Amino acid sequence: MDYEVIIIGAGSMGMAAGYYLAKQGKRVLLVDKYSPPHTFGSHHGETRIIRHAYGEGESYVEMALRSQQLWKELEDISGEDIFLPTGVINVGESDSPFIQNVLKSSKSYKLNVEKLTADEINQRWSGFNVPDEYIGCYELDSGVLMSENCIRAFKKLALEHGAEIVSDANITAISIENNSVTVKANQQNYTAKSLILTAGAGTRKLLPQIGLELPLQELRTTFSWFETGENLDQYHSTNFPAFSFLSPIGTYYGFPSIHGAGVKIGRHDSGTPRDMDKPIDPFGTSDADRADVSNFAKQYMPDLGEHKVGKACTYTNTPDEDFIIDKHPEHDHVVIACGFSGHGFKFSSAVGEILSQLVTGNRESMLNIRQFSIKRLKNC
Ligand code: PYC
Repeated sequence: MDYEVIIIGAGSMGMAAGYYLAKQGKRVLLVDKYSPPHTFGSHHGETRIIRHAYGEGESYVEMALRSQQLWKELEDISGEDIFLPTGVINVGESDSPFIQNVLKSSKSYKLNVEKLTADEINQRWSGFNVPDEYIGCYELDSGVLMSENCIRAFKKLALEHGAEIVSDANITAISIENNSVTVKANQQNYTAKSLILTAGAGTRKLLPQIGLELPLQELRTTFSWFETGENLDQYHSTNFPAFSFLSPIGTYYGFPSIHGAGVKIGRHDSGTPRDMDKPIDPFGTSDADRADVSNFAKQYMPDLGEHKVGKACTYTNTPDEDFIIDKHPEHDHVVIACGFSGHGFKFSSAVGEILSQLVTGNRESMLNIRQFSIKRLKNC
């Protein structure tokens, strides 16, 4: 046997799993279509938000808190800039399920969250223009992850611990035998005792090779940066929080200006189906790419300057937008992690740890992942 574990997909989840396994002395091979960090998947654009009081459901909080601990550990070990403590404000109508979940999470887990009226938000951060009927839940201990640095750090450490990576890999076959797996990439066969399949938006197309079909949908989404002009202080990362903002024109998320980049804003609740066999349509292919986010900025952050630049990226959604992290229903030595539905990056450290625990069988301290089972999707 060449390896103990082969990981298909060396992006956010896969690279983290590679590190946690290699650190335990496991012989690991990561195989990726590209050479992460790169701009073809779902981790580019420099930043991602980490929130703890979780609008998508209280059941995510433990994983968010564990992820935060692991990000701190990664920062200490690697010396890379990983986490920026900007705080995160969740804005929306107080009776929306998202805001209710944030409030419930913060109460159950005694999180450091301030509940603010619209007026208090606008006074504290004059860069917002929040309508009267909204409230904000400001999480003081959350903030921004430097997503590309995270992957770079996991990669460097995984390699130092002996992990191997095949980049630019064309995977032409995956076969699962009773106690082993074989992956054919770039004309070469690699064998291992276990397999982790976590190839982001590339996962659905690989699933038939392991005898599975899952209801995943790849969506093209976009995000943009806006000039701050003479209002830089107002929007600077030392003064302005990251945010999620539920408005009647859509759900948006955003970041303060970091290293002078401008304010980054993206739309979370829309996207167009994309064909993974073709390159993604670049930002600006549709006029709506710019118009939609500019409309949000004009209404809710009117002190922002011009739209500066935008990028396209891919979400891989499940029908309920909860993740899939589970063993293969018929093969105990095959683990699948996918369908992160545009809100997974923040968890990738903890997901990497969970994947390492699933393949090694060392599940004593593993977080509960029942909610992410494949079985739940049977009727979707
Ligand atoms: O989950 O906070 C989030 C997020 C940010 C960008 C997309 N999703």
